[in-house]
Amino acid sequence: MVRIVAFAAAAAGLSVTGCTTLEQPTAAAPVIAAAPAPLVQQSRPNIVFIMSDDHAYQAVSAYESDVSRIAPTPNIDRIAQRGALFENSYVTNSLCGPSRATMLTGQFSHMHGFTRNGQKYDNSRWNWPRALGQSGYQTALFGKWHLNYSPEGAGFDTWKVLDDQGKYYNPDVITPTGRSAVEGYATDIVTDQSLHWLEQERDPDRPFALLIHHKAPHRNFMPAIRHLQKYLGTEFPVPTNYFDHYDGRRAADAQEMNIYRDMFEGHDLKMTTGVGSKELRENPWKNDFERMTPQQRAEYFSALQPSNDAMNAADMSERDMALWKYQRYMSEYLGTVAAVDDSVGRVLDWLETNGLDENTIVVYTSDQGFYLGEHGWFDKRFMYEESLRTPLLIQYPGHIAPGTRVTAPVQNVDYAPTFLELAGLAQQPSIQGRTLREVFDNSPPADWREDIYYHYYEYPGFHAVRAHYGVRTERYKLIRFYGDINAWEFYDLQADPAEMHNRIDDPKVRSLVADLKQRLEGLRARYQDDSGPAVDAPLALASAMAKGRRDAEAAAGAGHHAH
Ligand code: SGN
Ligand code: CA
Repeated sequence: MVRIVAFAAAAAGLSVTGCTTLEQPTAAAPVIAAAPAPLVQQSRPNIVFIMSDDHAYQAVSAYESDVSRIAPTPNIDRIAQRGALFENSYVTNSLCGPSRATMLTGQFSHMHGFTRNGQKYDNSRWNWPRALGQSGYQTALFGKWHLNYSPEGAGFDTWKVLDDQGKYYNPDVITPTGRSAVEGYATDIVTDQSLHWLEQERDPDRPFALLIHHKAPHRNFMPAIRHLQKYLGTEFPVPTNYFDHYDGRRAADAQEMNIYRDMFEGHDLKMTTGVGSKELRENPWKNDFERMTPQQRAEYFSALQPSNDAMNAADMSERDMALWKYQRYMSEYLGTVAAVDDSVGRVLDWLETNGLDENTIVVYTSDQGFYLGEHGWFDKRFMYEESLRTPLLIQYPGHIAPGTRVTAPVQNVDYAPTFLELAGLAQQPSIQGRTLREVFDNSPPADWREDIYYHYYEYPGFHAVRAHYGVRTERYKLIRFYGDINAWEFYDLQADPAEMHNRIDDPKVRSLVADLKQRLEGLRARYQDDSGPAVDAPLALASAMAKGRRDAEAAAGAGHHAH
C-alpha cells in the first residue's frame, strides 16, 4: 500500500486522481518529426514496456542459466512462453543513462549525446513515447528516469519517477507537482502506481503506452522484507572464472568492480562488525538504511543476523571469505529480482483479467546486463558478454508465435522503430535501429545485421572501466580500449565463451582480426561515430594523444556521479 510520509505539498501528485497533461514541448530538438494527425483507433495495440535496472540475463530463468534454475523468474518467463525470447539481445553502451536515452531515441550514444551518466539529457529530443502520444496514445511512465531530475518536457501525459538512482525503501518520488518520500518498497510502489493508472486513470477508449521502470536489481541490492530469506543459505554455483587473474587483459585487470575487493562490506553486502553486532561494516552512503522506518530496519537486520553472526564467528581464509561474499551477493541480488518477478506477474494478471492481453504488446528488458561473479565482478560497462547482453522478451498474441526463440542479433536501438511500426506510425529518419517486427518469426530478412557495434565512454568514472569500442559477430569479438590503457583484444566466443584468452597476438588469427577491423570501420562509418581513435590509428599514437585528454576529462569529470 502506498502511503505518503512527507511533503504534504506533493500529496496532490500522489493522490492519483485525474491525469496530468503536459504541454508538448515546442523546443527545436534536432530530430522532432512532424506529428501525424491525431488518430483514435481502438485496434492499435497497447504497449507495456517493463524495464528493470541491471538485470542480468543469467538471472532470468527463461535464459536457462545455472543460477536462474535455482532462482527462477516464472512470471517474466510467461512472456517468453506466450511470445518471444531474444537470445542475442545486446546494448550499445552498457550503462544506465546512455541505454535509456538509446531506447527512447533509437540512436547510439554519440548521436543522442548522452554518452555517460551524470550528463543532462535534453528531454525535448525526439522520443517514441511522445510520437505515440501525438498520434493519440495515452502515455505514462512510473519508476526510474535517471536522465535528469524528471521527465518534464519528454512528452508523457502522466509520470511519477524515483529520484535519481532511486532508493529501495521509502523512496523519494518526483511528480509534476513536487517531491515526497513514499513509504514502502520501490518495486511494489512502482507496480501499485502502474496498476492504479491502468485501472483508474486511463481512458479506456484510447490505446496506451505504459513504461514501468524498476530500480531493482541495481546496487545496493536490497530485497523486500518478504524476500530477505528467500535465498539466504542457498548455495549458488560459483562461476569458473570467479578468481580470474586477467592475464593478457590489461583493462580487465585495472577495473574496480571486484566482489571480494571493491564491494562495500556494509552498504552492499550488509555485513556486520562482529557477532551480535547490528553495526554495518563499510557503509559510505548511510541514507539507504537510515531512511527505513525503525520497523523495516529491525525486520531487515534481524533476518540477516544469524547469517552475519555465523560469518563473524567463523575464522575464514581470504578465499573462503571471497566465496562467502559471492553467496551473500547472490542472495541479495536475486532477492530483489523476486519482487520484480512478482511485479511482472501482477501486470500480466491484470491485463488477462481485464481482457487486454490480446491487444497489448508486453516487453521485458533491462537497461543492460550485469556480472554475477563472472571474472570476480559485479557491475557492467565492459563489452564482455555478461554486460553486453541484456534480457529481451516480447509477447504480442497473434503476431508472435508462443515459445519463439529469436536468434537474430538485436540491439536496444531497435526498440523505438519497433514501437513506431506497431503503432502504425511512419519511421523517424534519425533512428539508427531496425524494427524487430522483421524478426518476430525468427526468419530475418537477408539484409539483417550480422554484427553489432558497441562503444563505452565513461572513464574516469565509477569502477574504472576504460573507454572502448568494438564489434561482435556471431562467433568473434574485437575490442579496442583507448585512453590511458590502449589495447586490442580478440576472442573466439565458440572456443572461449568466458573470454579468458585474448588472442590478439596469435598469428593464426591475423587475417580474422584484419577482417574484423574492416567491419568495425564499416560500422563506425554506418553509424557515423568518429569519437575515440580511428580504427587504423596506431596504439602508440593513441596513447600519446590520451595523456592530454585524460587530464581534461579528470578535471571535467569531478561532478559526474550522484554519489
Ligand atoms: C552508482 C553505483 C555504481 C554504478 C553506477 C551506475 N554505486 O553510482 O556501482 O556503477 O551507479 O549504475 S552505488 O553504490 O551508489 O549504487 S547505472 O545503472 O545507473 O548506470
Ligand atoms: Ca543500470
